Amino acid sequence: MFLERISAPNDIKNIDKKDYDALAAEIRQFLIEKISVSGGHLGSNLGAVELTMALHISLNLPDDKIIWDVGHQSYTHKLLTGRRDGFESLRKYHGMSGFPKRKESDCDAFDTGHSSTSISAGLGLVKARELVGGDNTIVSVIGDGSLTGGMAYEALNNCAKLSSNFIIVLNDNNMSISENVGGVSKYLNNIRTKTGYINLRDNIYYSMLDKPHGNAIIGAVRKTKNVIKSMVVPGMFFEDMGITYLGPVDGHDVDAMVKVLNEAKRVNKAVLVHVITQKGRGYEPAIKHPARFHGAEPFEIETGLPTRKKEKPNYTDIFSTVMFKLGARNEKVVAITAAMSEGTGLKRFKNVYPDRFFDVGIAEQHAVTFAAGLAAGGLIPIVAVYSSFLQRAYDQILHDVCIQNLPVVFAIDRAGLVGSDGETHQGIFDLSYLSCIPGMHIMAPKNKWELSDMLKYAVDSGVPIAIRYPRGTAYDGLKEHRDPIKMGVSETIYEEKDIALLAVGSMVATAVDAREILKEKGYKVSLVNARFVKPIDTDVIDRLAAKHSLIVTMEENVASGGYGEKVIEYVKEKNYSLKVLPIAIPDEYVEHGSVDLLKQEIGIDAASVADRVVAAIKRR
Ligand SMILES: Cc1ncc(C[n+]2csc(CCOP(=O)(O)OP(=O)(O)O)c2C)c(N)n1
Repeated sequence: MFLERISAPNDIKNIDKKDYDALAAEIRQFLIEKISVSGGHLGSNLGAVELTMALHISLNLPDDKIIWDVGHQSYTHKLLTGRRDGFESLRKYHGMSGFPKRKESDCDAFDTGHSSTSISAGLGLVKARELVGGDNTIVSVIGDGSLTGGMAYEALNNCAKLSSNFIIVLNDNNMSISENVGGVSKYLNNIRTKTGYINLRDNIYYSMLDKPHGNAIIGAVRKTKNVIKSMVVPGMFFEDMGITYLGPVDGHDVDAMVKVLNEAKRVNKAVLVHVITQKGRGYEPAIKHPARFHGAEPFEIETGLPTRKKEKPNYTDIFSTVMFKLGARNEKVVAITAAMSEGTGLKRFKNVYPDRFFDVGIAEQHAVTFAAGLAAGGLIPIVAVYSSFLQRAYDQILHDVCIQNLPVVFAIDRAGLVGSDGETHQGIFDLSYLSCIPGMHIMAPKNKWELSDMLKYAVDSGVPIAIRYPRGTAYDGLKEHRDPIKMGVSETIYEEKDIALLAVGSMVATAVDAREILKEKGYKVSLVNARFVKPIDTDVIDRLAAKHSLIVTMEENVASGGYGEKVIEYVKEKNYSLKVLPIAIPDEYVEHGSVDLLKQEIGIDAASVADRVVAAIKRR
């Protein structure tokens, strides 16, 4: 067992070259076994095994730095830096994160989770090295999917003038979560198919790197006509920008990659090493179903089928069905995703209305302004996006959609706690960051039928409007409560007296349970489904103020800037004597763990809410 011989950074250097393949096979076996139990990012990790080995052989960690773009492919890196035991608690509460974390290991150079940041961060580390002093190697590893994100180009643009070494490894598996899209993907595909793997010794161009006048000769080649140059040098796009291109190299040949990386270290500027890998390598189901095994649920190894059977539809399923119907009903409805057609449930819409479906790549900013353009052109765009990724497009929402009052619908999935992906992926800020934008409207459905009603309402609304709904099984309670949606109007579900629970979206189901507990204790409890977070329903607060002494606001969003604050502000403005207890997420980042456990820890599950309400009443 070679893997057992690796318990600390750089231990891999003691493994004999002839045993690299055996080690890679052991790593794959280990990853498949662990992820089949814990769930996690499998395909990307299986594809990056040899690449990670090569980096760890060529570099000296933790002095040298690797920045993993997105960071979902860093499992082998964790294994090779002494964190094998961590896989027992992978993505569990207080356990090992599924992403690089500086606080977890000094070998994790930079925290990631959202895509296309690695070149900027790496360049920052390079500049810091230049200014502070040092001679370590800095490597950013970015996937071809992540290279569709605009930030990557902003960083590449800045790399051009660099006069010290910075290695960018392009891990090209021709896939994002699903097929990669766009012109750059096509360009890389061309290199992949038309160029053989780099052979440093045979290639005239690269062999010049070794020679005393090599750089001058390379410079001369660069000045030649593009036609000739492109015959000698693949990767002209990067070369022309002033970034040395090395590749393509076989991403499953450790030895070849170590050679190229060692060569890349000698270049006194930014150098891009183009590595070709296969997503899911070594595990048939992951090769066949790349999207499913991108972020996999626990699965049976023999068949690749999920071990937990899904019994009820989740909100994404409901969204998917309603989108299909909306597409049939209204030809102006178009759908946009930033590389998440599976995750957001747009696949069906894509298959049925391919001309009205747009996957723009991992480019949330562009997605939103593109939607604004579509709306200005008379269409009704629905941008389906995860809450945490929409953070990327803040100015576009404000500057391009809301100032012009364009009817863009934001279907915000994974709003609230998402669980095992942790801090970077929790969708707990959208109510705050959206509600301070003038002209924005925000809804949250209490159950699956309301998501459907809200989507239909949004499409007809003619204004910028967001619907936020959580990850996981769609609530199917309160079916009989289906009043038509009206702008800024809440829905009263139970009207009693003393205590009023005002809940937003997913928290309505929690409020139903909390109310049961409180009723058992003898309290009288009203329950209102807020429906709108912007504009808030002030009429209902006026009404509740007459008969209640405590309003409890409930939301799966940070307290700051959320629904509760708005209610508190209104109650103050009106000088009502009632007390408001805001139940929300505190001003902290929420780590990974199961959603149920996180809710208990934060105190927003039904039992905790009931306890907090009782405590608030007793304090009065
Ligand atoms: C801003 C942002 N949008 C969307 C995602 C979701 N996401 C995670 S990985 C991924 C695909 C990345 O593709 P690539 O960089 O090629 O890496 P691979 O998984 O193929 O190894 C996407 C879309 C994200 N992490 N960040």
